[in-house]
Amino acid sequence: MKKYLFLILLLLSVCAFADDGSRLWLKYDLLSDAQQRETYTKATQFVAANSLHPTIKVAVQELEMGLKGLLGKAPALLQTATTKSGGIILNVAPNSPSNLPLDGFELFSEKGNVVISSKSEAGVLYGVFELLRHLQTGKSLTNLSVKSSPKIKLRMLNHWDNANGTVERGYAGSSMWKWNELPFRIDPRYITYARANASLGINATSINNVNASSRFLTEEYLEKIKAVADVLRPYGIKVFISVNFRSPRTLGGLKTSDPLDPEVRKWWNEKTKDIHRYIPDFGGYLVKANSEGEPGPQDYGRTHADGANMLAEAMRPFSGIVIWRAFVYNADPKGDRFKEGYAQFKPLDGTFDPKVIVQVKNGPIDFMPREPFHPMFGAFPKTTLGIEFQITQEYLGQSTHLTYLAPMFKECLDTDTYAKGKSTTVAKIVDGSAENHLLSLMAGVANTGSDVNWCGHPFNQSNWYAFGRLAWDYTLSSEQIATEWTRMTLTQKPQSMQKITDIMLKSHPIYVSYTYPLGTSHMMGEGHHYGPEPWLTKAARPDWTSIYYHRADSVGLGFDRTGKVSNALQLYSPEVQQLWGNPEKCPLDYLLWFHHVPWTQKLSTGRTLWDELCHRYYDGVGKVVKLQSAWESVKSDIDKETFEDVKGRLKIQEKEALWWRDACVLYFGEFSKLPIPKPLVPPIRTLKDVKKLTEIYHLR
Ligand code: GCW
Repeated sequence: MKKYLFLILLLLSVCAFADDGSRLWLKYDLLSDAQQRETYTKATQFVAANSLHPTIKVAVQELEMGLKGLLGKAPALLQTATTKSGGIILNVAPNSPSNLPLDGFELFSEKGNVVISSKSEAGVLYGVFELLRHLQTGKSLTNLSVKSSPKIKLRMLNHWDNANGTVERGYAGSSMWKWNELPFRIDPRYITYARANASLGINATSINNVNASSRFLTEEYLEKIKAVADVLRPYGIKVFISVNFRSPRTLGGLKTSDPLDPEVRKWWNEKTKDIHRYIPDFGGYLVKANSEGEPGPQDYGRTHADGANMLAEAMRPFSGIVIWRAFVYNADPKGDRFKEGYAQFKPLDGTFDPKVIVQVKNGPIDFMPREPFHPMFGAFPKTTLGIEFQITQEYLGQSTHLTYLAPMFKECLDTDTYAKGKSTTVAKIVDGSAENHLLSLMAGVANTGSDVNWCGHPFNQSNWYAFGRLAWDYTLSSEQIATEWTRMTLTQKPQSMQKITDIMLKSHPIYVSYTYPLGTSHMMGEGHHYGPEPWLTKAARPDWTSIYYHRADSVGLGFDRTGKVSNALQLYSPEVQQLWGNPEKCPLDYLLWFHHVPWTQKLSTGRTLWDELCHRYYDGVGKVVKLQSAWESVKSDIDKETFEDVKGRLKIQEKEALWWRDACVLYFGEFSKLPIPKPLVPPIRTLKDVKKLTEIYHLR
């Protein structure tokens, strides 16, 4: 009997430690270093706050939960200011002379206490999470002196979640919003979601797909959205709704949705008032219009500005804003999709209402694994441009490839547009500083879903984390963010932390190497966007094929955008044109974005284009194998469930990297007519074999 009891106890303890990922980076597990715990405990014996605001209440709750978990001892809660020392003081100081903006906070040591001070309640909450992060990552609390404020005002997630519970481009189960249960049942996960966002400083969320259903504007749904907004409000998060431009017709029974029609304007004014009856601090509208079949002002011969300004007018009595997407392109087989957003919006620069932000994807095509920055950045001085990244990995391995995206986000943000001379980086356009805009926005298409661990691949959580951290402060390094996340999420063991950070930092270049090396793009499987399909010749639109982008022929590979076929390069400032315009000097990572390079052309590596292409594909696969052994080496320091989960996904990644490699080298080999260079070993399967792998997806 005793023997069994022991076994049961052992089993229980194993279960207690099994980590399903549901707590994200807010695990608050007991810190392993007893001495450190003792030091921290001495400094955090109580929490005293000068406010009973709901945001301060959740801040105190968070501290209670966090300290109890990390240190094994909850702090005493004091209602008012105190003369004691050895605790945490939360100080909301709206009239403080400090020059910190509203959301900023200070964290400092004073009279033996840790003080968290901000002009706003949300700022104090952000400071609380900073303090907890200090503890989670083992930083000292002595002589604290942190001043932090967000570089971007609106730090936002865009959910592409539908009313029927599906998620467009979601790879972590179904929608996290349970529309059928709302407003009556509040899923506790909404609170975890709010905490996770607040821990990063994310302060806005648009809850539904930009391919929007009008249903979200019905009274039935407004009641549901109100329930969500009520949960998120204490965490400083404002709710936005993606709207369908045709709503005045579908919901209002009007004959038109023409933005210049007085009845239509009245309808939006009334609807906007209505929304505010449910959600008084409503964030505003997000609109995808005249893009990929969505309705918009152009249906009535009007411009994007006409549409956006109409909604801005409806929003005028309120604090909310209008976010209008610039992701537009017409199906012109002879044109270049690269130039479309720029061309349609350029004449409108200076005509948008001050309440409008134009949201531009990071690159001109569509969230490709590596894209040059969108040429609109730096070319629209009179328009507030927000940036949109895709956190969900539609083109970046979905839920089976380990791909840490901070380096990719940063690569874009750090690129110089030269719009106002040297160092006018994309980040400086986006934060409003280059052109003195008051509003600023960084949006990320969310990767959350109903999966227990929220994001599918355990490492995909790090991309939500990294997005939020960079939206707050884009100067943080990818390495710092990776290390923080790893320590809070996976392990506190220094050696393993180091190895995992290394895996993460290498992962994006590896992914690019076996999918889209040398600046190739858009060669994925049709529709589902999974796996390779470089041979895709026919689709519903010419610019949804692969051949439109890679332009492979007997001469070479790549899209000439230097003026002979498309003059897209001219949309950039002269310095950028110089950087990318000369095929001899263009960085190889961007080469085929701008040049059609002969197969036999020698590159700066000393190899010909064909040889380099093959080497990169093979190298990528080889490095995935190395990722697996690196992961194996941290096994003893990682929760078993998480370890096995990642291990399994890395095996899939290897299989699929090979799939990409074989598909691309075999397919392009038909054009180059050159053999796989030695010592690389040619694929054992044929192009026909690989094509079959994709055809299966199209079988009915
Ligand atoms: O990348 C493409 C996606 C679409 C998406 C669109 C967009 C929401 O394939 O699924 O639609 O971008 O950003 O609007």
